[in-house]
Order: sequence, then C-alpha cells, then structure tokens
Amino acid sequence: AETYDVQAVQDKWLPVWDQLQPFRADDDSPREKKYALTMFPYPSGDLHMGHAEVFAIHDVIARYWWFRGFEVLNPMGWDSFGLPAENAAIRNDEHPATYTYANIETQLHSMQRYATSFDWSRRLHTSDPEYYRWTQWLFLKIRERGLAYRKNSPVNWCPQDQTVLANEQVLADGTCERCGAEVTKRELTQWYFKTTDYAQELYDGLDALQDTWIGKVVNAQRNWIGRSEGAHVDFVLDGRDEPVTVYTTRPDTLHGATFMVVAADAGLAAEVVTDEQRPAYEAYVEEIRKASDIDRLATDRPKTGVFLGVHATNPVNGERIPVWAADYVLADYGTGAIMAVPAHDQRDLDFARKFDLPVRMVVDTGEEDPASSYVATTGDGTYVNSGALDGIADKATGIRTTIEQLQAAGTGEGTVNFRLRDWLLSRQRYWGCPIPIIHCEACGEVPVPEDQLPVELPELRGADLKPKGTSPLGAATEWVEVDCPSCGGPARRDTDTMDTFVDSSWYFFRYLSPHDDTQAFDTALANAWGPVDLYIGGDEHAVLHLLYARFFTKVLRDIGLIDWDEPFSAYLSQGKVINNGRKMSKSLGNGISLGDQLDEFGVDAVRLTLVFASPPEDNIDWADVSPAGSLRFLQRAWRLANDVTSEPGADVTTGDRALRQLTHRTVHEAEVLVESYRFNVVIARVMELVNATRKAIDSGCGPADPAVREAAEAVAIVLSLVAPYTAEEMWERLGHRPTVARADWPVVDPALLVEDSVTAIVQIQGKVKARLEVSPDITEADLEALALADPGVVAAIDGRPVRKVVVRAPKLVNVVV
Ligand code: ANZ
Ligand code: ZN
Repeated sequence: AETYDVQAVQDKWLPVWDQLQPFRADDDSPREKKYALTMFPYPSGDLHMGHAEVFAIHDVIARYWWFRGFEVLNPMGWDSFGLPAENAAIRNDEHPATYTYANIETQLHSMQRYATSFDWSRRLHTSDPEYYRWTQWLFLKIRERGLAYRKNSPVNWCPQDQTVLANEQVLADGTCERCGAEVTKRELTQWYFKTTDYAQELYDGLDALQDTWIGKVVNAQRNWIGRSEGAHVDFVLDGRDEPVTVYTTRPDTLHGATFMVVAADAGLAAEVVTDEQRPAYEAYVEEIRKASDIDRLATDRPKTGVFLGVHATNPVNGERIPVWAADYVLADYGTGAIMAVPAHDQRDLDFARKFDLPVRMVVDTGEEDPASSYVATTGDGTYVNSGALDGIADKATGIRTTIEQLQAAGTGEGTVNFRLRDWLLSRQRYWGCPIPIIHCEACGEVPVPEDQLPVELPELRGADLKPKGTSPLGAATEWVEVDCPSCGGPARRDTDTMDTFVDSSWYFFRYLSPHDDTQAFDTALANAWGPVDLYIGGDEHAVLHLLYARFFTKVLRDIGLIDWDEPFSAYLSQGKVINNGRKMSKSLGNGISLGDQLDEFGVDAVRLTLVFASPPEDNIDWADVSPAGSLRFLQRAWRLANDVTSEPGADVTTGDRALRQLTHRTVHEAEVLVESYRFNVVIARVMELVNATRKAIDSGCGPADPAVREAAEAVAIVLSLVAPYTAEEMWERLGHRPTVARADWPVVDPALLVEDSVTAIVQIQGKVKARLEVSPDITEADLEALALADPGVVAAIDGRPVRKVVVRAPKLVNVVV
C-alpha cells in the first residue's frame, strides 16, 4: 500500500498555499473582525523550539476563527533593532544590518515552511526607516504632551553591555535581563517616558483583564505598579524652613516614630547633614554606592547608617527625634524619607537595635513587647501611648483619625503612592531608533521637524560598535553636526538610541498599514480591528512589553488616535519547551534543534506534538513526548481519506448512526475546547474519532458508508488546526479542492448530540400505566426502581401490596398486585 511521504506532501502544498494566500485579511470584509497577535521575534539566529510552540498554539486559534466566519488579521514581523543583533554582529564582525536582515530571511523561510497562517502582506521590521520614522514621530507626539523628558539621576548601568537599563530590565537578583551581569548605578542624563502619569489607570485597568489574561501577568503588573495607600507627614527640621515630608502606610503609628531616616544618596541627606557629621556621612555614601536596590531593601541584611547631626519634630506630639541617613531607604521611592517606627516595622527595629535607638510600642497586639523580643509586631491590636487613639482597636479607624488630625493641623494628608517609576528609554548603543532631537546651545532641545523624519541611522560601516559607555553615534561627526532647525546655528543631534521596547510598544498598530507613508497608522482601521482579541507570548514579558504597550495605547487614546483603552483584550502565556526536566541550554548540552526535528518527523508531527503535550500554559518536556507517535497518528488519519469510497456530497442522513454521533460530538467538543484553550484535548478527541472510523471501515459499516466520509472530512478539517499539510492532503484525497483551511466548518446537528434513549412501558395487571424514556443499556434493577417510583404507577398501585414484578429491560415492566 501507499505510504505517507511527509516531505513530499510538504513540498507539494507549500507553493499551492503561496498562490492561494488564504489568510490575507481584507480590511473591507463584511465579516466580523478578529485580531490575532503573537509576539514577533528578534532576528537572532533561526527559529527554535520555543517559537515552534507558540506559533503552533497561536495558529490553532487563528485558523479556527477563519473557520468560524471571522475575518482574521494575523500579522507577523520582526523586532529587529536591539542588543541581541548588535552583540552578535560584533562577535561575528559584521554590520548589525547584514546580520539582522539575513536572519530575517532565514526565519521567514522557516515560518512559511512551518505552515503558519500569517498574513505576509503585513510584514514589517522595526529597523526599517519606513517603520522607525513613525517611532520617532510618536516620540515627538509623546514629548509634545509633556510625557517625554530628560533628567540627570542615578540610573541602572550594565557594565557588560555598557548601557543604561530600565528598572524593568533589572532582574530580581539585581542582574541585567540581557546578559546576566551585576547591574550597578551611574549618575547620567537620560530620556524618560512619564509612565507614572498613567500609574493609576494602568493599575485600575488590570481588574477588567483579570479573567481574560491567563497566567501570572496581571498580578505581576499589579506588584510592579505597586499601589499603596498611606499619608504624607511633614516633619520640621532644626534650622530648615521647608519641612521634610515622609511617606508612610501607617500614619496611625506616628506616636511610635522614634527617629527619622532619609535616603543616604538623596540630595536631602547631603543638604541637612551638619559640618561635624559630614565626614562620616561622606565616607558612608562612598561605601554604599555599590549595592543594588534589591540588596538594600532586603530585610535580612545587616543595617548600616549614619547620624546626620540634626533633629526633627514629630507633628503629633512635638517630640524631637534624631535624623539618620541609611541605605535601606531608597531615594526614588515615596519621598525618599521615612519616619521610623521600630516597634512595628522590622527593618526600623533592626536599625534601632544596631544604633541603640528607642523602641516604643503603640499598638498592643498581645504579643511580647518588640523592645525586648526584637520582633516587630505588625498585626491588629489596641492603640497605646498614642494620645487620642488610645483604646481604639481598629487599624482603619486609627489611620483615618490620624489623617484627619494631620489635615486639620496642616501637617499632612492622605495620599496614594506607586512603586512604578518613569520609563528610562535612551540607550548608548548603535542598533536602535535614533532619538529625533537636536541640541542647540541657544535653543536647548529642538525636535526634528516632522517633514525631516526619519532621522536615519548613519551606516557607520567598519566603525567600532563595541560598547564604550557613550553612544557610537557620537563618532558619526557628519551626522551629529547639524544646523539648529530653530535658529540655524550650529547644533548636535542626540546620539542616544531608543530602547527596543519602544519599537515593540506600537507594532500592532503598524501592522494595519505597514507601508503607509502618510501616517503611523489609520485611526479608522485601528478602531475597526482593535483592540487585539488574543495575544499569545511568554511570561518573560509580563512587566516589560505588556506594560509599555498598555502605556502607549493609553497615550495614543489621549492624543485622539484611537478610541479604546487597552491593547490586548485577552492574553495567553505559553509554557516553555524544556528537556529532561531542565531548561534547554548550551552548557547543559540538552538543546533540541527544531530543524532536526522537522527534518526527521515533518512539520505536522512537530506541531501536533507541541499542541498535544499539555495545556498551552504548561511547560513541555521534550523527553516526555513522542513526535514519532504523532507521525504514526497522522499516517492513520491520512489512510482514512484513502479508504473512503463514497463520493463527495453523498447523503449522510442514511449513514451509520453511531459513527455520525461520534463525529458530531467530536466537532461540537472541539468548538468548546478550542474556545477554552484546551487544544490538547481537541487532539485527544480527534484521535478517538480516527480510531472509531478505522473500525467502521474495517469491521463495521464499511468504507462506502457516507458516515465514514463525513467522519474523515471532519477529521481533516479539525486536524487542519494543527497539522495543515496532512489535512490538506486528506482533503484532496477526499475529492475536494484546496484549501481545507477555508472549507466550511462542519455544522453540528443537535439531534446527533443527544444520547439515544428507548421507551419502556410499565403495565399493571396487563394495562399500560406509564411510558419511561430510558437508556438502551439500563439494568433490570434500575428499570424496576424507576418504574415503581413513577407517580402514575404509584397512583395506580394505590397502596396495594406488590406481589410480583417482571422486568424485560429496556422495554417492559409488568407489575402484579
Ligand atoms: C512608618 C511605618 C510604620 C511603616 C509601620 C511601615 C510600618 P509600601 O507598602 O511598599 O508602599 N518606606 C517609605 N518610603 C520608603 C523608602 N523610600 N525606602 C524604604 N522604605 C520606605 O511601603 C511603605 C512603607 O515603607 C512606609 O510606611 C515606610 O515605612 C516605608 F509600622 O512608615 B512605613
Ligand atoms: Zn538653535
């Protein structure tokens, strides 16, 4: 018999699809629109198993939506600026553009062979001038709204990549997200986007996404934005006119504030320190510069600090408390100054203990006094030593009362604080979008006029791009030195480039019209297609890309370019492909090459394996799955199509009922399962249908029964969601023209979903007293019980003793009284 030649089938259908373009989205289609988006890759190397997984999962949804009558926008492009490409280019001693565009071609070819349903007419690259022209335009719009600015401050610095990093790019252990080097601090002038202006909205918007964003992302963003409610409290310092404001979430503990701490590296500490204490202070600052924020905030770290020589006055009781500088208070959080309440905050208590400062309990929780236990009590209790609060036993009342008191005295007020910082977006690297600003001695910052965009990246062929701490663009003298657009005098271009996360914050708008040279995107199109109905990507972007894209969306709305608020209505984060329980890595030598897998088993078997392995959000251990088994299954499915002998369009109503029921049940379940992302179960159901159809052909109704054709066609259609080549080949062998991807989804007949039942007759003394709908395989005992419980039967028996019951399941019950 003929065998299934996987590679031949692939070679056969790829050019056919290329010609048919079945997935081109029509902006003017009357069909309801769906926007399916999956994260676009960095062009570093060829595709890997991770891409294969996410594309396979994503494709199920996109293809399913086409089947269900939607017009589907499913675009793809490349996030082609950025450090990975630049570092690789330096390693290979070639220009980043050469490296980048060569990899894009490789990846494109692989994606097409992988039979993804992307609409290639929408393809874009963020490193193309036609794209970044609009990135620059958006930067200028954002700046016009006062949401882009430059400031000098201590910033995260990666000594390996020799560039600044956004807070979001520093991992929890204080290392660089890209290269793993220990991140340090540097004082630099950098560009920022004012994400903090949107902190509240970015936070509130998460509530509505709670149920449709699958995975940990919503909580990760909540924590990152870090909203807390508390109070600003003003403390007057000896010899200083302006009071110092602290931020506290526990204003109710004000009576327990026994000292004050200001961030050692903040301007305030340097300003208020007395001459006598200055040498000690300066030595201390020198010592702490090296530590990361994470280290500094850690509770288990020995506390360090220095007395600044001044005292502050507590506004609620007039008490004078010493002012210290320490590194466990961060300069850029809250106000950079705190009131220390050692009895009820462990870090303050550790500090008090180290420097022998007083500890005063103001909330009695029934536990041992923190002054002797050295364990701060943070729970609820009754206020003590707290003036008017004494005796109150409720924290909310304590906080409210204190805030009212402060407000009345003009020494404080309730406030909301966010952990979120502004987004540091400038980078001292070459391969990125140039910042469209010109610096003029006379005019200051001057935006490049819109009609002069894009500011093209100079080629710098042969130049040394190795990171040096300042942008390599500074060396492009001819490019840098320009006339000021405002006064015509000599001026210099900004030499920094933008973080690649800027490029990817708006790419889903540009897909709508990637070659439009009159605007970034068309508002009507954005409102018609947007927001994205489902976005699929990895968890690693939880707080970076997804937060930035949300910020951009809100700004674009406020500029009036769109009328919606959130970019991604639903989000699904896929698990990782691992091997032998470990992340794939060079050092472990456990990497799996996608190319090898595709050569050995073919595209469909790899895709099927990835989708079948687990629910999409779980990790897949390649050691636990069987692409060979997937391939055997695909061959079985393919053989069904060869065996069918009825003609297309045969009357199915006369077909084998049991097989028809299974077919319709399978299609119906596939609908429910796809919509709830249980793609692996869809495949399990199709496998059952394939087995049943095989049985029907070999030892049941036979290959000529129209029910067999109906089943085989349903298999081809549902299977096309994951195994498009096999499905297309089946479809052709079943007598249809390509492409199965745009075939009519089978219409489920509800009558075939109902379980079959039979009518049982209940007789008393030979007379019919009731009819019962029961399962054909009901037991005698069940049928008897059912019959005797029937109200009609009970009434007919009328309390007489039952002498005999004869049961002939499932049809008859005869009762003798
Ligand atoms: C007094 C107090 C008493 C505090 C108490 C806590 C417990 P979240 O929830 O994260 O916003 N804090 C304020 N600014 C700080 C800074 N720049 N660096 C380090 N710590 C800072 O935390 C707010 C609490 O963290 C504030 O409330 C303050 O300590 C501290 F029983 O004030 B609290
Ligand atoms: Zn000027």
